[in-house]
Amino acid sequence: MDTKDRETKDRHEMWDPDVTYVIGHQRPDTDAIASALGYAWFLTKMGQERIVSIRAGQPVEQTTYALKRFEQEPPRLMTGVAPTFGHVARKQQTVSPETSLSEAITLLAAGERVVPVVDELGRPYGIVTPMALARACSMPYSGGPNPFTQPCKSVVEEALTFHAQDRISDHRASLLRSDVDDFLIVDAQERFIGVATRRRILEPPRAKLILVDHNEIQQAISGADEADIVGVLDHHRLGNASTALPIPFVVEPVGSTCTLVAEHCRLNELDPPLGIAGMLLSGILSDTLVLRSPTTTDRDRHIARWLADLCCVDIKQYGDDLLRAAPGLAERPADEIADADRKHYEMGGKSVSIAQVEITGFQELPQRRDELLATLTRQCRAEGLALACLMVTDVVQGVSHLLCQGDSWVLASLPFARISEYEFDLDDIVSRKKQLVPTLHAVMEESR
Ligand SMILES: [Mn+2]
Repeated sequence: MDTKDRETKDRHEMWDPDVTYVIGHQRPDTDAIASALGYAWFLTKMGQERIVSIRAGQPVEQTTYALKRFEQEPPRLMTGVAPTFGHVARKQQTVSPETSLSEAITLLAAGERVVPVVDELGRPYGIVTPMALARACSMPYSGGPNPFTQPCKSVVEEALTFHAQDRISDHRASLLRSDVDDFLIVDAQERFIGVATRRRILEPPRAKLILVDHNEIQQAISGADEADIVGVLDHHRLGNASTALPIPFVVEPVGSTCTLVAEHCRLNELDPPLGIAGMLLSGILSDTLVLRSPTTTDRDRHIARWLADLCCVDIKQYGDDLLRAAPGLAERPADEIADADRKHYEMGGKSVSIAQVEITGFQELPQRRDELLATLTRQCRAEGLALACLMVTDVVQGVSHLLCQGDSWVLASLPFARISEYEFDLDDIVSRKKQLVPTLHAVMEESR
């Protein structure tokens, strides 16, 4: 990668304090990506400025299928939203080590706190401070050169530098202890970018986020705890996000976040264009398994019909194509399958993790079963879980199997039809949130 590429990449990855970002959860599913795209479109249409949709991870195959089908670009990837030193760097005129002190004095007289001295490669050499200048000028004049014609390098002082891409919070403790007030910020190639004062570093700008399809900080993009959450649109249970100020916070028990976005559009008499309508429909059909999951509400059905008309597709046919776009069990490593969509819970004082994978037929499960169980055992050991399970859901038939490892008393008390020692038939249970979690909760609480 040449320098130019890296610069472009750096710029792409740095969030902009003037923008409000609409973003779904980490490990985004189709609903997370589509609701971010759709809500950003809606808010922009409603007159809000500088709204940009982003994503916290790679789109899965199913989402990619929908994006291609409706000719949409995915939201831009953002790896983190914590304030970095790049966010507090202020551009400032520099001098070279050979520049005369009189030039540095001019810059200080114009109000700069310090003057950065930078070599011919753009790398920091140090800073000229008013104190160092005062000292140089107060030396008794002994017929030598006029102090103002000396080069800056004669009075330069070493300055602390930070990398633009580094998180400020990682250096906060040492900054609080240090008594230095002015710092230099450099890029990945150690070239000078700007100056930053201690005060500015300790009070950096914060990213503005609107969370869609999640409301818990633990599921949000890295650094969200150092951002301002300015809105939430979601359909999951309440987590523990708290904000300094009141914000628009919408969490409703519908089948998908895209349902809420589409309802906002309809309420405001805004017909989304074909591409946005198609993505919103994809989010609904993905989360509700083509309106078959018990999480589906009449609101989901109504708005899905409206969207299907706008984007001219047949719900059943497109929905099944969409579900079938997910990769099977055969093509993926076991630990990826068992980790891709995994959630952690506290139940009856014990730790439980439940992963879910969607498939279109159980034919590949037998040859992967042992590997998947071994992965669950590793999860239990590594994380001290009482139960680690993987819900394997056939989204076409609308049925699931459950693979489990964990404490033997837990496995013995599971109220499901046993297929083998570590595999259960969940029959028509397809919703982790609405069906499996409450059942497991009851089991764990009872045997507390
Ligand atoms: Mn969702």
